[in-house]
Amino acid sequence: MERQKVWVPQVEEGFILGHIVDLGTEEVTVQPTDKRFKPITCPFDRVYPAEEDEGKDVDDNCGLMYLNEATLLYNVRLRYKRDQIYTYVANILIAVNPYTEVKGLYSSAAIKQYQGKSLGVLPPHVFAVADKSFRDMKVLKQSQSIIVSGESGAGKTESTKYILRYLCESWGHAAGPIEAKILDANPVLESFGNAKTTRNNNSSRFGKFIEIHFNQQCSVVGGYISHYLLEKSRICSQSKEERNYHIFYQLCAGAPDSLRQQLRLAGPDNFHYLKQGCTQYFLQPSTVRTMNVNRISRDQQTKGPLKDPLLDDAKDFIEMDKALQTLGVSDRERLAIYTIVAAVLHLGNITFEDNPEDSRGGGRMSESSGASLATAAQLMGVEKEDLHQALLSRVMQTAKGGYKGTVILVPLKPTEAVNARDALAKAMYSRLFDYIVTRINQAIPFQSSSYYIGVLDIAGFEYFPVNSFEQFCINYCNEKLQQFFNQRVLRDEQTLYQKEGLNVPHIDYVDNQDCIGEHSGVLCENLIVVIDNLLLSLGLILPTDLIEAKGSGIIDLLNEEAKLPKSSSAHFTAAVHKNHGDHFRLGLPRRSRLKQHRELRDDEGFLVRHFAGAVCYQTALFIEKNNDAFHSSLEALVQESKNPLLKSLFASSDPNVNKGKLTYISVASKFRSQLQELMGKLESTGTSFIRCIKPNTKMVDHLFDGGTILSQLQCAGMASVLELMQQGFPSRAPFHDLYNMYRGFLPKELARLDPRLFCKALFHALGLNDNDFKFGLTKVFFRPGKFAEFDQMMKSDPENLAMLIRRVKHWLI
Ligand code: AOV
Ligand code: MG
Repeated sequence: MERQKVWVPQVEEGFILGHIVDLGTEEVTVQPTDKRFKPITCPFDRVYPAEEDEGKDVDDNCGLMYLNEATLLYNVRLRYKRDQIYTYVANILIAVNPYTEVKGLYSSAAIKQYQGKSLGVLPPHVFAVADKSFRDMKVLKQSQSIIVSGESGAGKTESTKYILRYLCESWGHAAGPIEAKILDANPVLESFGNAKTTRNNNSSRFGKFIEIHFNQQCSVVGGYISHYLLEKSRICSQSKEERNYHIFYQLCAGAPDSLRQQLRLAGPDNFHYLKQGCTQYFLQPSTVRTMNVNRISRDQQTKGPLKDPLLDDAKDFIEMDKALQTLGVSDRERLAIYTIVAAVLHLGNITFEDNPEDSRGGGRMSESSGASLATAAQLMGVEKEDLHQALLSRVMQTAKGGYKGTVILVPLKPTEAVNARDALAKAMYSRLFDYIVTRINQAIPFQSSSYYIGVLDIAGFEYFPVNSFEQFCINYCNEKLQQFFNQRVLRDEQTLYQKEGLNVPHIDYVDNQDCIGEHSGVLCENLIVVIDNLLLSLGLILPTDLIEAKGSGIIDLLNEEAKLPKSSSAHFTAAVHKNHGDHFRLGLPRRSRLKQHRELRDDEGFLVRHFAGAVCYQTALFIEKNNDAFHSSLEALVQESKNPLLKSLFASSDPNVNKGKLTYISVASKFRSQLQELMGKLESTGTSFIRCIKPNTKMVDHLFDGGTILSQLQCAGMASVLELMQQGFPSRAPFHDLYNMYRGFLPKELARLDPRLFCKALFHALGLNDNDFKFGLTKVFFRPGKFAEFDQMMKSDPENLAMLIRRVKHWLI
């Protein structure tokens, strides 16, 4: 007999095929089939049985005999090679970014094809998931959400766009005005909120939840966009090879001459805020060629090709500007928006230097900055002297015996003035972004909806050599989503078993307490073990508690620290360790397995053991980054602006802000409550999950980097899902579908059978083993791999089928 083939872990490939040559007490040695590899020894539980047929891939991984991360990885690999980028694991869709156009995949014909088809009838597709959500909404009369996750560049935003297009094009009144507005929101959001990074040329630097609203008849009647955490640091500085937000470059490249003159625009390399990531900013020759409408001045043309040939800023500007028009944003409003974008650029060109004449160490503006100051002030609608003063000094009130004393101006050092300038630029741009989203929402109707389908596109779990506040927030969010995912997958699986009357007792998982009651039956016990493991892997106390708990959670400790007269990151870090030193999820920074540039001291950071791995956070800038307020002289300056849009961006409903009292607005607190609201929405809807996978870091097509893909599948929690499925009945087929599949072959007297009865007869005739399947009310459930066997039998030659039908007839009559 041939030896059982197994999958054994290998760093680059993820898993490689081999057979066991030695069994130890805890370890096993495997000889890889590919002789280039030496024998590999690893723990027992890391070796998985392989499927018999090496060339076979399946649409739904649950159709395999062995459900584990190795067979999943291999199935996904086989399919990717065959340009099948989508795979199901039950209802979860795995989408591998092809980094190239897969012919016909998203054509209008494809959209039509998927309409009204149950999941699994056609090959896996985002359209199928979109359609399922739509049908579920219609049938269950319940709003739905689709959670798209994955790391940077995995294809979340593209998938989201396809889903929106599917829902707007196929089910609304074709290309109706509301649908057009929902679709047009995208180019605008991408111009203002996306940027080129080293991981993705069009990276979304904010999260979004887009709701498409439907009426009782399930026609599109409106939409609503919520956004989360725009990355602010990018506005003033970018890492090597990265860019600022697209809009800046688009405006420089695509603005018509008159606008260019009015806003004093020039090539991007004339602006400090645009060229931090590149030594030189280049314009693409094709951009220059296509710009006969918007001629660009000589200094913009000189710099040769833009490094990224995928971006055509001039064309994108025109597209974005058109989209704003479709959204009903008037010429005047658009000018106001572009004016603020340009003001940020000019502001960034103001530089400071030491002032030898100031005995208090204050700085002064560099002489060369006069023109930038004048332009920035003019565009901002403020006096240039006022802007000058607000950037170089801070207003303070002296306290006298408990009373407020005289107001004095404290000069700022050059570095402090730079900070003030950057804070102003960040506040202006991020509030402009908020305004744009609000403006889009105003343009799309929202009232009178009955249900909605929401699509969540938010950055996945991330870690870098150095991780700061931004990673902390995004990983916190992913932790919550993962918790939700686990609960949903478990809950949905159980609800289905219950609804179908499979006689599997309910398993409680609320609060992850040891609350699993007494159950019997093999399936059930297995399920309990798996769920137990799942909960254990989540930790009995969830990491989200560590982060968000009122009072002692990391967020509240951070907020408290900021209120102290002498707050410091070291004191904050110490408080985190003091409060949670014994928490299983928290560790000292040096325990990090990730190589830091420099090992952090205990008071410089902390480590959180997330579901997807341990991440070490450097706390140095946590307090500043968490603060959304900026110093009161700047606040006062913009509030007095004659530029109506700028003034409105800073008009605050909080009276404390106007009085200059509030010096701390916590970003993390705001995010925490936004997330709570989002989770509330997700809880109340039916959910589908799409896990996007980035196949390689080179961003090229047809390159499957097994090792990194495996770790993404693990981060997406797929291993646990497969384990759960392996113990249950992962493949299911509605009686109706089975009946319809074979109906054509049936003689007349059998053609009007009750589908369930027909299936019973069929299974009996096939002589299937009772342990391999279970009959529910509407579906038959199969043990792993058993559906494939069944399918094989059914698809065998017509003679067999005829014999089978004779047997069915015999059994029935
Ligand atoms: P992301 O949203 O997941 O990253 P994107 O959706 O922006 O990633 O995808 C990155 C790039 O991959 C796109 O610009 C396309 O070039 C390509 N791509 C993605 N999906 C497809 C597809 N289905 N077909 C063809 N090309 C595709 V981030 O926002 O950075 O987390 O922050
Ligand atoms: Mg994106």
